[in-house]
Amino acid sequence: MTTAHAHPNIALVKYWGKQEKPGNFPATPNLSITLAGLTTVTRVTNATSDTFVLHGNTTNDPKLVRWLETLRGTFDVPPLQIESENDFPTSAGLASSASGFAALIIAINTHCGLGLNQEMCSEWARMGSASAARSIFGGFVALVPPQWQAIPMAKHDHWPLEVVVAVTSNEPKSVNSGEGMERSRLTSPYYNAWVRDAATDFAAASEAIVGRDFPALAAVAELNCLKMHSIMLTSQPTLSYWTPASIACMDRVRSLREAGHDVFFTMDAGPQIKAVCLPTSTDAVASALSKTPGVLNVIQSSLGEGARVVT
Ligand code: 2P0
Repeated sequence: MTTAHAHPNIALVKYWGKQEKPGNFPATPNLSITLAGLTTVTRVTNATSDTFVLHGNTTNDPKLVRWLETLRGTFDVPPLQIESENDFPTSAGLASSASGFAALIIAINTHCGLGLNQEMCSEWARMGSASAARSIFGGFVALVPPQWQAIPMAKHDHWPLEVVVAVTSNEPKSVNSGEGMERSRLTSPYYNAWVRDAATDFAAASEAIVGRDFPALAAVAELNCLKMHSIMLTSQPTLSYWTPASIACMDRVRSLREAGHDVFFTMDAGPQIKAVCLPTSTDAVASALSKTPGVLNVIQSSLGEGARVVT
């Protein structure tokens, strides 16, 4: 048996849209931070047939089945029992597929002796779920052309940002990300502008991270998030991942910033708000968000390590 741990990551410059070719390549460069406070634990054991057990329940995940088939096209991988648990809501905009595929390839690599280095693990993770490529690494991570293997930009101790996740729903999302981003590519009138501006946002965010310039990172990350949600909202049928509580949390973050706190929000394909802040503002942000109507609970996290085998 081999056990691996991986953490979800939160994109500050988002991936929303794929290239029109096989291999699950993002259409735009994107970058993220890996969160220490949320964890996926995945155990892999030999079995007589493939079985996938999520939170103790046997499930059939077509994406996982296809990915294993592709992996077996290159490597000799025996039938496996894969057991996985997340200590956070699954398929609810908290990047469970990122940590899931990252933990899985890291576990299989060791268990089956595939001999992959981290970059190659990242490439295999990307084929399962593109955001998973980033969770192979800790700290600040970029997923960029031409290889589209994730690249570690800076370790977690380069800039000890903290994240307060305001959980506003534990329900799985109604439209999964892969389907949603394809809908946006095909129907949003603003999709081409989104793709065109991505490299500029990526460069601005990278520069802000290198220079630890919080106001610059806040400006580009918040705007990039709102651009992505504009693409989602203008897809047909619309993709609306916001709830009244998400909007209230965005307003609360803006008020905190006006009051002098170093904080900005970001949101993914789900109603949870992620408030990224400097450690001096974390307690105030967590307290304010936990009192915002509709917030079920808050999770505080520092930046963490990449995916790793633990036994
Ligand atoms: C991101 N998201 O950059 C963006 C922001 C959601 C919103 O990456 O189709 O689950 O499996 O490659 O990786 C979610 O997309 O999609 C995602 P697939 P994935 O974090």
